[in-house]
Amino acid sequence: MITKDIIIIGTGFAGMGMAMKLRESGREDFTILEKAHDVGGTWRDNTYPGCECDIPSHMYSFSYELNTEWSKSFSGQQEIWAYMRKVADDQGIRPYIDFGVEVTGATWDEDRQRWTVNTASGETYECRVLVAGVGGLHIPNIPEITGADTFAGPIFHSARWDHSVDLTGKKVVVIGTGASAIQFVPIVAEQVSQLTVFQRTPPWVLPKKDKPTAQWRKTVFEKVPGAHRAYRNALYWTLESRALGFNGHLNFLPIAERIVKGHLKKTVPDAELRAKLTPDYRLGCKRVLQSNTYYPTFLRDNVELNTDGTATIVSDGVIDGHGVKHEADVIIYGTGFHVIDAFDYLDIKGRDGLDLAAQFREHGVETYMGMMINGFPNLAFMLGPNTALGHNSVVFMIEQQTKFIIKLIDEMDARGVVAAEPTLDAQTAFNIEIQRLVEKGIWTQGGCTSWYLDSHGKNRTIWPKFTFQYWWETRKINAPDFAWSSPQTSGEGRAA
Ligand code: NA7
Repeated sequence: MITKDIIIIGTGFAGMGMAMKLRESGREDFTILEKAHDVGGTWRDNTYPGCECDIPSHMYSFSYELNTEWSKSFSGQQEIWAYMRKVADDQGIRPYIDFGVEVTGATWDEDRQRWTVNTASGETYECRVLVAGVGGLHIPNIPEITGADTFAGPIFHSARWDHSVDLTGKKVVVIGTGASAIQFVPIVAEQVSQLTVFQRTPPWVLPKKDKPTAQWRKTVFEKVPGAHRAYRNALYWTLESRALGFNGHLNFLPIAERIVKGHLKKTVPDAELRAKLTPDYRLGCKRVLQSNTYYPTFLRDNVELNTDGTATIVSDGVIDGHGVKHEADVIIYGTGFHVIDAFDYLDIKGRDGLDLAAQFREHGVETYMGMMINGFPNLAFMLGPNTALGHNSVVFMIEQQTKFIIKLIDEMDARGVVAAEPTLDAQTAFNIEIQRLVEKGIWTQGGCTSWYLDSHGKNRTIWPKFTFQYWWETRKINAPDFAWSSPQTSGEGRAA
């Protein structure tokens, strides 16, 4: 058993941000457990061709580790991953990471008021505070299609891209048309002899205003005091304004919808094809995508868009819903991730043996500030439920969460308590407000289903307000929202 004061799970932006701020606050007794052999989280794992961010890099980065050198507005996976590795080195956090350690679950010991963290290798860790920076988009969603096990060729998911497979001249089937697929489909189309894209629901795809960063701009960022920060601030407010369209002010949306329809009309003259690519739900209901190359890909002679569904996979192809066979040497799933049910993959037991996944399944995913859960003391999720964004950088949310968690630990120390958990009342009040807002937002009103919604149609993913409101709400610890346990107390002895 390895004992630490604080354990962080994951080395994506969340885990790394947490580690950096812990060090800055003078806390050194922590370890980060990382299942892979390098830092980077989603930016390490998603290596599919064309993978890049859809939030501008000058905003999608740590505010305290600005990078004047981003090569273009929306950087690619390699550049973002290199940035993260450099930050890990510069900030000296690698010595705190146990690589190759996959966390399988954690159990709260009420008597000792500590977490026991279990790992795949059987090694256990023990800590006072557990911070889960596991992210919401890391467990590939593999569709259950009859016959998939009979397919003779390679078959893989976009987040586990098999780079040993040479696609040149092959017949390829892609299933899914989400954020990942629209990035790799245009590149795959150029390599293969035939590409069939199975679309279940057409996405809204805005033109992407991407351009290389001019050298003069990098020089200004470098040399003119405050210029880079001012640019980032301008970006923040520009992105923030997009929340207006999604969170209830739906009359802003037709402007963006007209832009997409104009983009489609300009690039896809064929009315029948255009109709297939046109969404029948409101923009913003699912994540809004951006690409200049996705729609034109369907004009290529070697590319077919299929909207008849995937009925069966056979050894050499996919049979669609109309019984037509589409030959394939390779099948690629661009089918997204387990998001709402991601908790099913971590076995977390709280006070009195409470099972986190079961609790979320039975009562819905409810947390306090998207981070903490009644019944699960000293446990904080980063980018947890209802703190993901469709309109701005999640790194901003992560930074607010790191500050909040450190303030909570400081408060525990100041009070001389060993454990803190949100009260059920505070948690319920937070969720009532969130659900009131998401219900009038585009995610619920927009006429679609998406990975934002749980099985009851409730949005348990997106933060439905401006991000500066999250900063405001998490800027200090509201002591009455917590039950604080002193070393002697346990169970019913907690003080509110
Ligand atoms: P997404 O955006 O969740 O897209 C998944 C796509 O796969 C989407 O088009 C789905 O159609 C489709 N899908 C999912 N399951 C199936 C089955 N069973 N059959 C056919 N099609 C299916 O995932 P991405 O990886 O592209 O992006 C995830 C996020 O990563 C993204 O938003 C960014 O934040 C980064 P549907 O729309 O559900 O009908």
